[in-house]
Amino acid sequence: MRLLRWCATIMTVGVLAACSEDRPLGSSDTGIGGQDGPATVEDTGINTGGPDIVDPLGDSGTSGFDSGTGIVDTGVPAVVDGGGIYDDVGRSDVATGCGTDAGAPRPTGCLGAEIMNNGLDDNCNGTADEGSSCIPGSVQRCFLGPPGRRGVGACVDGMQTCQGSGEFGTWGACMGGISPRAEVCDRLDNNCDGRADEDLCCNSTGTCPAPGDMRIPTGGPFRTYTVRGSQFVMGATRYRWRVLGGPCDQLLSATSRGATTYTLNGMMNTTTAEGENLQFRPTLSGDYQVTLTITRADGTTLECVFIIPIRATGFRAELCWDRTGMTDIDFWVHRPRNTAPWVSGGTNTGDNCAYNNCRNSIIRSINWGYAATPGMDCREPLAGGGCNNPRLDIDNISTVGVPENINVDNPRAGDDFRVAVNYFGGTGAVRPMVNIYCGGALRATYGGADVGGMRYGAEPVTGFNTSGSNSTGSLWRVVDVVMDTPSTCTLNPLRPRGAPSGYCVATNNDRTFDGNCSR
Ligand SMILES: [Ca+2]
Ligand SMILES: [Ca+2]
Ligand SMILES: [Ca+2]
Ligand SMILES: [Ca+2]
Repeated sequence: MRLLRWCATIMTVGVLAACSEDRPLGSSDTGIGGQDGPATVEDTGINTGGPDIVDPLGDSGTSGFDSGTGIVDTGVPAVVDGGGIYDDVGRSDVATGCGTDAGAPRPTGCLGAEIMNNGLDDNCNGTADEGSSCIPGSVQRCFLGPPGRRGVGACVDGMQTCQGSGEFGTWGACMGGISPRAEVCDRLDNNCDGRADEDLCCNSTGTCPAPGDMRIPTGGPFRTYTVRGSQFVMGATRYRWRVLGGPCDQLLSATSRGATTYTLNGMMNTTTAEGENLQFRPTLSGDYQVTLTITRADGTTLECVFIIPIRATGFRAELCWDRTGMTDIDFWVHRPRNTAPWVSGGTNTGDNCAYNNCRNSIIRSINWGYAATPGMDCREPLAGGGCNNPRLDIDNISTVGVPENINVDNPRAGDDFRVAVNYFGGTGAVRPMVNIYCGGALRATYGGADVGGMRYGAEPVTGFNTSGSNSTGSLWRVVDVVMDTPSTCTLNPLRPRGAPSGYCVATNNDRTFDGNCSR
């Protein structure tokens, strides 16, 4: 539900920013959703107080993105002058004498203290939600910029993952969004102050896309997504593209010799491409940050930074790990409303969607009663062009840098999917990462790896070190994903029985539904 509201908000702002750079003072106050008073109040920098200041999206914990702890209301901290660490962010200082009055900038909304678990850097010290406690592995939307600029102009939320090995953790860095940048002449509000190209120029020869821009529609995994550079600047001499993916892309890039899970203009394992058009083919859901550098005929350049949203419908789980190419790790998803064992007689049962029974058109012997999905959203479509549910898109045995994904495009409210990771073949410790999406939104990241001093994902899994086909060896029962609606979910991570925290990893021949785990 909240995703829709968020998109609608972004779209409203985007259209405003893209179409009405000459709008009168204060007209941008509509559409952002309640954090502002009347334009005259806002423009004097006085916020009217109340919790809606700090929660412009209006999400008080019922949404799919929150950690469930909601906002801790400790009273509303005082509004402070200036933008703290963001004081100089995006200030435009090149006046070209266009003669238009761009009006006053939107207030920063910086407060005297941090407000917990709202994804905002309320006190403008450069960190969102420092001091908040959260459930390790959970993911929330966040914005690294003055709170009053969230969702304005070019600005887009990123994601932060709750880090920690105990019962409660703290929020990691806010990654992947678009923060305020210096204003440039492109008909877009780059510094997210409510004014596009203020004091800069009259007629831009290029237009960068804002969130919700019709030129950047929502895409899906395994669908080729085309972006035409000439939509942004006509007659340019050079278009350079750079694409950055989500948690699995970052882990694979760090550990699998620069592997990427997507292709650019048909090329694997590259994050850059040249040419007027970009053909982008993702395999994973999530937000992809694109930087497009355009060189005009006169030698000047324009850089556009925007997000391509790739949204898988329903329930989707992704698995990647730090040693792809040398180890064979399998992804398992258990049939909902059913607690039969995962494996019987050495074979994954029909209650366990796995490599041997769940690939879409190659091997398909599993039927949980879901209708096939129309369209071309799968890697291996059925004869009629649709996708089976559930389905495993890829079974990675030995290919470097390839994730596994299991999908149910059309789950029912109340369905509970248990996700597990099995160490099938190979030797040595492996650090898997599991990402859970509901309705296209990343909801949690479990596991991860520390590489070169950097943390990728959440707390790494330990003790996942012994292979044993289906029946023995290490098995990580990860999480129960309960669908509240067909596109939103509640996550219940699995713990060692009786423990308040930690991953439930066991190396034995127990292939019952629960093993020694509880939630
Ligand atoms: Ca802060
Ligand atoms: Ca905060
Ligand atoms: Ca601006
Ligand atoms: Ca601009």
